[in-house]
Amino acid sequence: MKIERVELRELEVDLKFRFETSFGVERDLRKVVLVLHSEGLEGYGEVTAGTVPGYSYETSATAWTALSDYILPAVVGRDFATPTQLLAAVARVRGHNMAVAALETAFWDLQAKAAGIPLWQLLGGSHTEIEVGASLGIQGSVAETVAIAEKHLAEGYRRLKFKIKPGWEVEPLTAVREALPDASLTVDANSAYALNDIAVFQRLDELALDYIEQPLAHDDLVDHAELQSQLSTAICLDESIHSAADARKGLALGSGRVINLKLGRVRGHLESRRVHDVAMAFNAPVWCGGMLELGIGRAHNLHLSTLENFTLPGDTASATRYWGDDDIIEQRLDAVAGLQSVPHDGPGLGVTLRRDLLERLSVRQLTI
Ligand code: OSB
Ligand code: MG
Repeated sequence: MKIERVELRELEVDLKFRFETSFGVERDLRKVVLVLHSEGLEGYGEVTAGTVPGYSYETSATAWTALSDYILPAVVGRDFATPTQLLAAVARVRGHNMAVAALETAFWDLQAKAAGIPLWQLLGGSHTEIEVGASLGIQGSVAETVAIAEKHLAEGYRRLKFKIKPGWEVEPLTAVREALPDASLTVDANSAYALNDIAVFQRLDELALDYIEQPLAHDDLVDHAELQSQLSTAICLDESIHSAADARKGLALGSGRVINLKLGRVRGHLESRRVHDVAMAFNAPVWCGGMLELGIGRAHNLHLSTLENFTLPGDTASATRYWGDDDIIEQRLDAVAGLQSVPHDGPGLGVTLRRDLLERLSVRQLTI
């Protein structure tokens, strides 16, 4: 398909809640979305980068520059038969996976629309309903942590994940476990600890957590392997996995036993499929991570989550948890009793853009 034109927009949106993690607080967000035009069809992609470089070096601003200066000029006006060909055209862009993924995922949407089939089918998925959990930011007190946990469990979320940071983990999680003895609970450190914090993880190891997400440095598979060897709770890798090669190294070393798969972090659907397959070969389950996405990104996540080795609840919670009137699609992607259905209003991504809202939220706009 020939990419005739690309529309790039940066949007200003307000998260409904203050989201605190070990790397900072997020609330007023910048989001970059793009629309590919080809043969009368539109393909939608969303940059999942944060507004600040806390989780990753990429931000909405770096993605804007990477897309407008390097990535889009390499593909506009050219014809691509497959995502592999498209990725080859931008192979010289090292890193900037979240920027590339916005393009790559939009191209998959285009191809599914051209074929007249839903995206999940083109991706080779099989699940029809997606189990979801909720990722809960650091709260002001232990009592508030227990209260927000109970609220989300009552809403039907199948797994609760708590953000932790040094000094904020054993006490709140012990209290939540006491209040909710049978709930599926996890923690996410976003790389805030080092191997000499082992005592903290030994305490968490007694709380029957499903897994401990990215406890150590974003680029340290060796220390994760050492920590994993000393814990019975599984480690789940997030920040450390940028490719199927990383997944192979991490699983072969025993750095973790579960992978949080994020489209943006690994460059799109094609590499996600490869990470998924590598994990399956190691008998390691994957689940779909979240990056506080708007409707385009959430829809891509749900289609991805239909692949067979997505066997743990994802972070693709209800859109209504995050957004008031700021979501940019017509469909409300909300879970019912902890289950999301896969968007299906038409072929491809199965969602429609709220063009008027897009116009109102745009702070930058470019057509190439
Ligand atoms: O580490 O999984 C993470 C949000 C932004 C950056 C990193 C992470 C997260 C979340 C929230 O945990 C997931 C979501 O609810 O979208
Ligand atoms: Mg994480």
